[in-house]
Amino acid sequence: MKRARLIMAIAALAVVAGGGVASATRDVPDANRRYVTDDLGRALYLHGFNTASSAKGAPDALPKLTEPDIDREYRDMGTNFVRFLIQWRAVEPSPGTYDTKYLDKVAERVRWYAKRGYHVMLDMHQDLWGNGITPAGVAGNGAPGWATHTDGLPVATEHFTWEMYYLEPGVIRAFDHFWNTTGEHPELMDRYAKAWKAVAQRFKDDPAVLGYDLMNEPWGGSVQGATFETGPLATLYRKTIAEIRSVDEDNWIFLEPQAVGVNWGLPSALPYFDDPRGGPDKIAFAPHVYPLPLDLGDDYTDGSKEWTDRTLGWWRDNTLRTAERMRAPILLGEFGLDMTRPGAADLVGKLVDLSDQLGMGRAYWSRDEGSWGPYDDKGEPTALVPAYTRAYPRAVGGVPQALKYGDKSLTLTFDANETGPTEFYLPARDFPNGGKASTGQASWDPGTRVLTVKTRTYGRIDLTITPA
Ligand code: 9MR
Repeated sequence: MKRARLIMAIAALAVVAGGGVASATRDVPDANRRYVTDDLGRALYLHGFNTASSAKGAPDALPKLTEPDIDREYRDMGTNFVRFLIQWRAVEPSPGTYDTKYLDKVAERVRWYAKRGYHVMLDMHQDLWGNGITPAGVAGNGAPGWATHTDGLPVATEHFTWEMYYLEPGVIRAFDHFWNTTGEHPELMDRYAKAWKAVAQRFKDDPAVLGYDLMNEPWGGSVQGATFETGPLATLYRKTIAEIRSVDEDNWIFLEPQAVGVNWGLPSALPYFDDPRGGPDKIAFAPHVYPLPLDLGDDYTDGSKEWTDRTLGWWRDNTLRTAERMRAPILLGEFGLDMTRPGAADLVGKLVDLSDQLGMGRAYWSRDEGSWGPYDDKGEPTALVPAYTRAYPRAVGGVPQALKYGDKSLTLTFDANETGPTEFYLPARDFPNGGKASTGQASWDPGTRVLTVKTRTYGRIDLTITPA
């Protein structure tokens, strides 16, 4: 039964993907050579976590997180990136009033990451609009109560999966008011854009903050698909980009597509967004991936592995197409699954490989305790820790062209520019005594397990790192 349902769903997906299957490879760029860059201009390989779902329902909107937690994460997996969840309800508790104490607490956490060499992306998270969608606040997070208008339409509180709340009339109405599809609340999008301006004002000079993810998993309410992405969503993005750029010309802006469908592999219609900053655009495309067979309850094994790989192929092609249209680097803002399920570690490996191939950063969902995360309810490491630990170039003094892994070695091919040295994180498991570089001048820091390599500053370089 489950299998039949899966095959039907995949067939439907293929049909909706529209001609996409037959013409799948024709207009797909073979790679994306645009990268999110650091303050020096080096290309970044971002490797980290969403931190954390626990922030959603917390009264202070802060994740359950301590400095030792970050130390442990670094020691175990050598991460350099966090998609840090923030909430509109906490930024702007009443219209036009911004909570500086909340932003201070966020800034304190950013400093914890900064001390350890991390890049931070602030993610204005929402699921199901906000917890005002039901009187008892049993579901939803993100938007403040004052921006939640359900017009008394029903929102049932029993669901098979949390995503099904998105179909409830009251939730759809709350989104329709936000996007001003109803014509009754033209002020809400402006408020949202101005809330982002307040955040950018606070973090524009913070060296650890890499950028801003404008909205988690946008949902169009009664306007869906391309009409939504090129209509109200693009309007919101343009307004917000303008507000952010009025105070912050430097940080990156990350744009997500509609989540439903695109998370499975359907194409996004997001257009190119002009970046009004002086200098090259700093706008990235930040989709999520949650393969449909897994959403439907299958594991990454046998037949469903094949189907999952197929959907990942479509996801890859469509992601490359969208990034090309947007002229943007890619960041995989979320992927994740229950690590106790058969094949889970293989899927993590597969997605990390894909992110390496596409030169896209990655943030695993999520850094919460439990079976999805790196540590379970008792604090013991899950299968995610070994699966998510690998040697990688953290920052590259040039434009990466390829990254290949051999048995205990890796080779980075890049077109060097004058931005700065190239850094590799090398885990103890594969590089117990550190690493050596095939070319350039290398220095090893055993404390951070980072190998810094200075190479010539222009031309194509093949740089192979092997155990010392
Ligand atoms: O894993 C999260 C789950 O515990 C929550 O009930 C749910 C609703 O807030 O959100 C889940 O996290 C989702 C994230 O917010 C958005 N992308 C998909 C994540 C996994 O479903």
